[in-house]
Amino acid sequence: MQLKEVVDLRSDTVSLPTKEMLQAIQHAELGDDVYGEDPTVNKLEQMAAERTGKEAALLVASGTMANLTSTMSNAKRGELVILESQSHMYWYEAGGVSAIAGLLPWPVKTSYGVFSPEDLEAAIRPRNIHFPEPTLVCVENTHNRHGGTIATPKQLSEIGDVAQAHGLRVYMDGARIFNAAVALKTDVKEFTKHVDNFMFCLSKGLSCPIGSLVVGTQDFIERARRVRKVLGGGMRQAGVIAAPGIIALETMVNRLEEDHKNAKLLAEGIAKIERLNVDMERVQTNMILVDTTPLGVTDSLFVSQLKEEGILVSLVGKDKVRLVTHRGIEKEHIERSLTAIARVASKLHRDN
Ligand code: TLP
Repeated sequence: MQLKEVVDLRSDTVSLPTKEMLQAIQHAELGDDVYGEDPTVNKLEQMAAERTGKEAALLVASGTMANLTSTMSNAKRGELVILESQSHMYWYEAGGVSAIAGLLPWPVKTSYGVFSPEDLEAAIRPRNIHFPEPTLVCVENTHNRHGGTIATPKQLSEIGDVAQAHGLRVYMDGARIFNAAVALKTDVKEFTKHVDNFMFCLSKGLSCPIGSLVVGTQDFIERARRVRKVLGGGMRQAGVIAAPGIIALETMVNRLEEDHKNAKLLAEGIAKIERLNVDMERVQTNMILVDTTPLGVTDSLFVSQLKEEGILVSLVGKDKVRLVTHRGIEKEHIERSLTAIARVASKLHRDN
C-alpha cells in the first residue's frame, strides 16, 4: 500500500528550504562573523536594514533569541515590559523575559492581539517609587495566538504615540511581519517606521532553515551584538545561514500571498463543517484557529484522529486548534485536509 503524503499544517516553521537555498549555502562566501568578516552575513544584514528602512541589522539563530536579545538591548533588569497577554514572548519563550532578561512582564489582554491606545495608556502606571520603571512596549505582528492577526500601520502609529508620550520604546516581534505587509499590500516600511526596533524570522513563511534578524538603529544593533555574544549566539561562518536568507528576501516575500489565499480557502471550508467554528475576522494571513467546543470531545482526540488521517495540526489551548499554510501546501492539500476534517468531526460526534 502506498502511504499518503502527510499534510503538515502545524506551523510554517516546517517549510523546507528551496533547492536554490541549498545551492546558495554550498557556494556562500564565508568568513568569521565574530570578527565581522563574513561577507554573506554582512550582505544580508545590510539588505534587511535597507528593506525595512532602519540603520542596521543583526543575524541571530532564532526568533526566541531575537526577542531575548532585543528586550535585553532595550531594557535593564528590574524594569517593566508591557506586552500582550497572549504574546509569544509571554507564552512560548520559556520565561526568558524574566529568567534571563530580568524584566517584569506586564500582560495586557486584547480581543485581536493589538492594544488600543486606551488599553496601553491604562497599563502605564505613573512613575512611583513602588513600581518598576516601565521602559518597553512590545507588539506582535502578525499575532500568533490570536490567529495571525495584523497590527496595521495606523494601530502601530497610535501605540507609538502613547509610548513616546511616556518615554517608552516600542519593540515589534515581527516574526511574520512580511505576512502582514503582503496581506495589506503595503510596504513593510509602513509598519517598521512606527517602532524603534523589531525582529523578523527567516525560518517561517520565508522557508529558510534557520535564522532571524534583529533590526534597528546603529546604536541599538551594537548593543544587541554584545548581548548576542553574552547569550552564546556569536556565530562564526554564519554565511551558511545568511545565504538562504538573501534568497528569501529576494524571492520568497511576494509568494506569501498564496499562503494567505490557501488559508482563506481552508478556513471557509472548515467554517462550513458542522460543529466546528472559525472566527473569519481572524483569518487575515496564513493561520486558522478552529474552535472545536461544539464537538464536545477533547481537542487532543481531534488532533490525534486527524493525525491518523495524515493531517497534522497543532493544539493551542482548550478547544482550540491551529492550522498554518506555507510553501509546500497546495490547493490539493487543502481539499484533502477538508475532507479529512469533515470525516473526523462527524465520526467524533457520532461516537460521542
Ligand atoms: N512560533 C512557533 C512556536 O513557537 C509556537 C510557531 O510554530 O508559530 N515570535 C513569534 C510570533 C512566533 O510565532 C515564534 C515561533 C517566535 C517568535 C520564535 O521563533 P523561533 O521558533 O525561531 O524561536
